[in-house]
Amino acid sequence: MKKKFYVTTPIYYINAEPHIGSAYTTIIADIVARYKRFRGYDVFFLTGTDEHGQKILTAAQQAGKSPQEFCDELAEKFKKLWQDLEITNDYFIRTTDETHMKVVQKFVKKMKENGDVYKGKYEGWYCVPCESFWTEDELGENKTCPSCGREVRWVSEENYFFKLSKYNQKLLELFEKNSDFVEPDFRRNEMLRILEKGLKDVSITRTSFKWGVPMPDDPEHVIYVWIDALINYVSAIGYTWDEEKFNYYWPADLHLIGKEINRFHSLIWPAMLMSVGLPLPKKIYAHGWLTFNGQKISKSLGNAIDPRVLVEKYGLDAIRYYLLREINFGKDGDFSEDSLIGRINADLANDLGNLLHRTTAMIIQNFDSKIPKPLKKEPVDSQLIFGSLETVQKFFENMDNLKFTQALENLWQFIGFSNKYIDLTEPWKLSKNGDKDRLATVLYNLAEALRIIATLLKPVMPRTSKEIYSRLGIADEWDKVSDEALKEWGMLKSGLTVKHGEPLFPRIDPRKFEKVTVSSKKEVKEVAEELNIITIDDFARVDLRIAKVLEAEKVEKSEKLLKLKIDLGDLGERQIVAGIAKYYKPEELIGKLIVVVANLKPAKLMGIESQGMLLAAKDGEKLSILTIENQLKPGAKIS
Ligand code: ME8
Repeated sequence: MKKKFYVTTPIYYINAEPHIGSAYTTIIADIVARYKRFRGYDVFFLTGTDEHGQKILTAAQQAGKSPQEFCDELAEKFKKLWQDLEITNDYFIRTTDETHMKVVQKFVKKMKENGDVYKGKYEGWYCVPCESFWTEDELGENKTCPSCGREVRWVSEENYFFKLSKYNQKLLELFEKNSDFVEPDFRRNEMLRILEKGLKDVSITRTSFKWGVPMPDDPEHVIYVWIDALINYVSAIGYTWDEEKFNYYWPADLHLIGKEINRFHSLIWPAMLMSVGLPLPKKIYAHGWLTFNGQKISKSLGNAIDPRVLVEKYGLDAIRYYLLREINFGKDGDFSEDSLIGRINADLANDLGNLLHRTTAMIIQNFDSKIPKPLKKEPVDSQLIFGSLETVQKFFENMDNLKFTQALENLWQFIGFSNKYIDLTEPWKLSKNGDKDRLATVLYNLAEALRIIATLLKPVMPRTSKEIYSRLGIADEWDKVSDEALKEWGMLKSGLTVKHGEPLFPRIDPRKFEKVTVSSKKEVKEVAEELNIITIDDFARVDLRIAKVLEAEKVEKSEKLLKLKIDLGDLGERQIVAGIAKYYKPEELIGKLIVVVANLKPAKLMGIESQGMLLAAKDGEKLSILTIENQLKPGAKIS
């Protein structure tokens, strides 16, 4: 009987399009899913979208769309992206799916029937971007959200509450008994500290808007978006609607998440499951956060790049390899194009690409393209053979423990040794001296090493793995190949015809290569100084947008500055500070459609953050801000 493996990603908010940060978790989950399938598991890999709540509602309103229409469009974009990235999810759940919404109601009803839900008054702080409640003492400096640093708002509502505090002790026991329930261990320890301080009950409904799942028997309330979202993990696999499927796949083997949503998954979710009497997931892994070229990934900084742009530039497998190899899984890391180029040149073009190229070229040259029979062994061969077996074992062990970086290090050590084996055996000399039997053995061994390497790469770099199979003349085995193909050395058949082809990974010359982003200020300056002209692409980097002024006020103790709150449509609301107080009264500006640079790095003026810049023209003492004649929608792009 096959063993099952159920792996999930967070379901993503669809207020904005995904970027390399959100693609990160999905790519990791895809690698885990492909790896487990390869190891013979019956895998269910789930991803999807989180579509209810205030944040999505506001985004829909700003886009001038109904929330459902807005979600339908965005959900398609997510699905399409995962298709383009060749993600092998088995299902895509949307929280607006009717089946899911019914399950949410049944789940919450059950929590209520079990005495864990009561009505009370909620008063406290709420962060809309994080959809999180915070108590006064949890807030950051200047009353900001401790998770994202943004402004929080005061909420005072009659809500239903979940008796989370009741599960405090049980959760403590769970954490003590299962030391690997939450990983990495420093994330587990953070959760333990919260448990030791004591959990408070949590509000699980809202009444100030309607975009959510109605509370059973009290539809004035909608269920809090996080409760709705967490239930996706059971609703997607049949909870209450396909018991057989549900009992087969549940509990989840692995919930992959980012560190900022650990508390929801490691504390609230297990308590909810305890409340309804369901088994708990086996593992929650809260990984770190990616920055992009050293900066936080955010729409307002303009670096929330569509992952497809990176894939088109560098190739899907290079991106998958890089994310696993360079970002030590679990820790925060930087996605830097410079180090990506470095990895492509060194690890992929040099180490792997050359090994393949040299091996196939020598077989083509010396054996009429046919993989020869190994006829004359020497002691050095056993180093290669032993190395391959050891690599397989270490690679599996590290992959099983989600130590991707280390697994790839093991594999590249073996690739390194295979290249060294060429230097040690000097096949060109064997060819010159006519030692055909020894040459045949060396080349067979290299081809077999490549088969093993390509097989291990199947879950991580599927395209490359398939291409190497094809070059070795075994393309038709690839789809079905599993870990059975790694049982022993020597499974590659002699006599197969190898193929020559383009380099697997062409080298990138960083001096001539145009990156997706210019990574440092110095480079921008250098380019500008050297050329003093800009290209259309340079111009396109400035994101000019129409914005509507919502509020305007003078900045205290400043004669020059006005603080404006502006609506940027899809990009949300922002605050900007402009030196126009001498020329405009605040009230004259309200309702005006102005032009702003939307991707300017935020700066502080008189201690106030300005998240963009408005455009104005100056002529001596006169100043005029740029406005728009026709009523265009806020957020419209100027090009
Ligand atoms: O939190 N680096 O959705 P979300 C690494 N809907 N991972 C990143 C990242 C970055 N810079 N940016 C995003 C939600 N992620 C809820 C989840 S689940 C029941 C509900 C990844 O759209 C990471 O996995 O804000 C993070 O946890 C997730 O996207 C947040 O996605």
